[in-house]
Amino acid sequence: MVILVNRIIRLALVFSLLHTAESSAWEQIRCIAPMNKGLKKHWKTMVYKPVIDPVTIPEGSPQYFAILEALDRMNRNPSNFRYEFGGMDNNDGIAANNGESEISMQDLGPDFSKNSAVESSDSDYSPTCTATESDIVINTHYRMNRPPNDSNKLSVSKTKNQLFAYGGSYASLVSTVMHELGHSAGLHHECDVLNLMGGNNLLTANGNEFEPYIGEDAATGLITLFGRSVSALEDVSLSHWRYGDKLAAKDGSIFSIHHRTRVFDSNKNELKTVCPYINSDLDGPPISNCPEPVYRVVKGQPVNIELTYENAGKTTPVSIEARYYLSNDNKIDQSDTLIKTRTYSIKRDGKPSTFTTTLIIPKAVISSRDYWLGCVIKLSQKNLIESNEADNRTYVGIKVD
Ligand SMILES: [Ca+2]
Ligand SMILES: [Ca+2]
Ligand SMILES: [Ca+2]
Ligand SMILES: [Ca+2]
Ligand SMILES: [Zn+2]
Repeated sequence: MVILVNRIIRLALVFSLLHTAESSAWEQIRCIAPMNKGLKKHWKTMVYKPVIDPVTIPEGSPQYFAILEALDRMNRNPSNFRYEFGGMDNNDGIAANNGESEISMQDLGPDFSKNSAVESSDSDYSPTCTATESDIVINTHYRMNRPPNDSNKLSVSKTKNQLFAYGGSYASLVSTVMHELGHSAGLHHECDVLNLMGGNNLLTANGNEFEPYIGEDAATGLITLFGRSVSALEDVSLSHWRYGDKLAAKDGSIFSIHHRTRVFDSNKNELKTVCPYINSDLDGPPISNCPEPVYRVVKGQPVNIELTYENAGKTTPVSIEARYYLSNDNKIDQSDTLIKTRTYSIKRDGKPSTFTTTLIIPKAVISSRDYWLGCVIKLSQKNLIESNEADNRTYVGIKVD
């Protein structure tokens, strides 16, 4: 088992050290052995069908269901590449390059305490960089510095405030596995746009719940690599996250870091926040005081709300209707006060659309009270069907002076 783990780690490190950024959006993994150096990882068949290790991930466990959820969410991608569950492994052991794609949980040790999971593929041993196998190891030694100290920081919780991104102490296991499943298909780390293959979980949120999603960039990459599926559905999404920065990982690869979207005044200056919000640092202390930005506004003020609109579906461009609301809570729905309706055309081009919309703070709001601005999007064309509408709504906090 130790030898196996060392081999996987070496592969992960070698990959990371030699890959370089090549473009402004999704990137494809390249092989690095002397016999296949520079060739792009590609699959013989367009299906990834892993088995789950029953020893470390028992059937029916929360981790088992999280992996099934990740496979299901990735399988909604609009390309011909399919993600299917291959059942439980038959106890013939878990190993790289053994002819079986396997998902397991292992303690990768202190050197990998900042890595939530690793993926390795037999494409590395192929003269043509052809993949027939991809193993995913979920690390039980993921120990970012937030308390509780020296505990694993991957969570199956469905509650938003458990997550790093919302002041908590954990990464979403579902989103983490989705990222590895992106590697399985051949997608490499991407540092130029908001995307699944970056350094943060890719999430939308409404109320106290969150939705892991594949996003426009990874969906665009899969279509380019595997073609668009004739049976694909649409999926637009709305998020209060945007592309923020690049982060060089210890192993040499570069991630994108995601920041919250903002609210500006009519001169495009970012409004002041009620408390000093800082972008979530996974290695920093937990954030109890100001886990999310809350912007100070006045009655009747024109403000510009920034949000990210993505198209990860079959059709491009798609027309969407965006309905903007004022809400008494952080859950945006049709019962809230509608303050504006706009129509946009959203392209699926690997560059998520982050832009602002002018809203007027209603004069009827009550001073010193917390409110939320929010938006719900839906496809304008009634004949187009979405694979997921739970990722179509989100909020931004405001307080009226
Ligand atoms: Ca096996
Ligand atoms: Ca294997
Ligand atoms: Ca509401
Ligand atoms: Ca959607
Ligand atoms: Zn990765």
